[in-house]
Amino acid sequence: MSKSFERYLVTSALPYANGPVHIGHLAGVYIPSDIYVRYLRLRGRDVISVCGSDEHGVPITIKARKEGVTPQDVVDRYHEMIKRSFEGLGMSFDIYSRTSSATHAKTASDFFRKLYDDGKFIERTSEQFYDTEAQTFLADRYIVGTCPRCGNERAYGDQCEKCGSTLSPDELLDPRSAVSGSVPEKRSTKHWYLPLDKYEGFLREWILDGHKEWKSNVYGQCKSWLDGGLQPRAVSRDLEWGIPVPVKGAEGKVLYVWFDAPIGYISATKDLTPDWEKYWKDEGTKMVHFIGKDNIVFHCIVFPSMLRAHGEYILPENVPANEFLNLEGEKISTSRNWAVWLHEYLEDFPGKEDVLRYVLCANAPETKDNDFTWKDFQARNNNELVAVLGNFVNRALVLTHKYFDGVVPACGELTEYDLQTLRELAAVKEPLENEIENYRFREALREAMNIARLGNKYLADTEPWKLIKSDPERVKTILNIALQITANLSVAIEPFMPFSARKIVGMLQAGPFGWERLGASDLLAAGHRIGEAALLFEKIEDDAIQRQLDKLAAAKEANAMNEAAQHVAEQKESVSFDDFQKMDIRVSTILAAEKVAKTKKLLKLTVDTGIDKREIVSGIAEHYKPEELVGRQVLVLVNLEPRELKGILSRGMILMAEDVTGRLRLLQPDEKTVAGAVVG
Ligand code: B3M
Ligand code: ZN
Repeated sequence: MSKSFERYLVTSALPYANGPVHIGHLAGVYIPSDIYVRYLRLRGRDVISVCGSDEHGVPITIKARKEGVTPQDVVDRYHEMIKRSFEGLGMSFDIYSRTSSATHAKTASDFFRKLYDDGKFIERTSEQFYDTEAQTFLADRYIVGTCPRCGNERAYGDQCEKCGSTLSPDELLDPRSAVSGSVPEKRSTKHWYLPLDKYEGFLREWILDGHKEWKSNVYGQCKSWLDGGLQPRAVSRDLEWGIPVPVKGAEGKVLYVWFDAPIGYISATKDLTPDWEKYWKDEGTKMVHFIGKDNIVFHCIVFPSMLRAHGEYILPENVPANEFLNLEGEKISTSRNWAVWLHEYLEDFPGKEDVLRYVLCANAPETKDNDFTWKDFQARNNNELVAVLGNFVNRALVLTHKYFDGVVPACGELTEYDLQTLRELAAVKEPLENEIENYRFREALREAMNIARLGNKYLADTEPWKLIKSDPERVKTILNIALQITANLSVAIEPFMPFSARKIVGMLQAGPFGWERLGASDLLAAGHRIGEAALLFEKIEDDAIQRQLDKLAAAKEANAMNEAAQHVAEQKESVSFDDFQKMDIRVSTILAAEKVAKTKKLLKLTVDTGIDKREIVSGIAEHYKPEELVGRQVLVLVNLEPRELKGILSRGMILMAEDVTGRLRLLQPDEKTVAGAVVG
């Protein structure tokens, strides 16, 4: 028997304000959260939804240093951008706050101080890397050196991005400060630790015994953390940017970002309502945290231990974390610009906010990582939203205008098929509610869309367009039912596609109808005049998708160039001018090109060197198509000793530039040049 609650407190992970938000954030956290909150509001529940920007942490200071601005400049820019993006996509938080706010500074500081005064922390002095030039302790991310596992010379103190190893600064070879470049020295420094090991018993009982209903990916991760044994966790850092540790003698130390950020939910609630304590301290509140899987430990282990240590707060009832969304088969990455940014989506697809909400819900990584492709986005829009939902609503309204001048016709005698259809309509509410209450939003969306499928089938089976001449009374009943189904859709899709729900209400000139009426067959009274019909969705054409794919290709190209620029080949040993003079390099023109049979890399080129026409075998088949080479001018080393390759006598070498990623680029004169011109 599930516990009943008087109110709901829904939190959504606070996005770092060091970059824009992307579709992975939406799919993982914010669309599930918004569906859940909109549904609770529709059911008349007392619910508040809090979110805001997470504005502390090392990545923000790194970005600020890179751009030569202050961390506040960085968070101001991205806080606004993120807030606008969320608003644009219909995220209906009751407050979107920020952790650089004064309320948060006080709330987090007081929270720390209470645990400190109650003796809940342990103090430890440890050896940390200190940059004597910049006169600052170095967070792990600020230490660079050679990865002990793969030799990458640009590994960070906490992670090697090349081989993915998690590192500690002490493991780095030749550690250097990323701030000044100097070799850091070790200095002792004191920090405060939350002894998580002391909360293992409480966490085991609260989660493993008390919340077996949590999603398996969440429950499983909590169990493995607990089975692995919890260690004391530092809750302060030697940094300038953050909330100062409110203890004498703690100058230059701030709260660890993962200590302060979850308290951001509390401070946001304080800024939202004077009744904040009712939501945070009364057992009648159901608190639900919406997060991505990388935040499970902080929301299920660390923050609950903090709340437990504090003693005045309730604990979350559920933490329905989603897995990750990938993009075109690759991990979404802010630093590699491999993402679909919300602010760019809103510019590129104006009026299609619900399309993205729909696709990211239908494809949500609820139990395993999932992949977003632009082709799937186009297909779901064209084959589901346009062809099913949009098509049904449009037919119901257009036919009502066509046959009955836009007035809802009276419902006559019902056939068994009509009754069956109305029974199916009435049967949607319960499973839809059950799926949403259990955070299965993909399934819930399918239930809501079944109403449109039901409507389409009903019209296809009754074919009112064939009866209008012979039996107009029958057509009145059919269209009355079709309009009732349309009105029900405006209720059922609201949590998922609020923009479209509003459009349907506008076209019906009636509603909103209220969740409790979902499934009713009398939402629209006979004689009611509906408004103009307009298309809810438009087909998305290939060229719009191609533009997005081109954008990703450009990002991939930029990444490859960036990667190549990081690792330039060492210079070879010196040669004499005489040695160089021995090489005879000529401008030449490619006359023909073809693949060498049974090889992946080789092309046979027929080349006019100005001296003669000759064949040269070149390993560029994976970089150039034969047809794109004919007519191009290239540089050829003509006096290279001939070699037989795959039965072809290759006389010379085409000069190419190869970067560390293995990309090859042909070299050519910047203007048309006579074949045979000597390169010197
Ligand atoms: N700022 C977001 C992340 O890890 C992190 C969430 C904080 S929620 C209190 O992507
Ligand atoms: Zn490595």
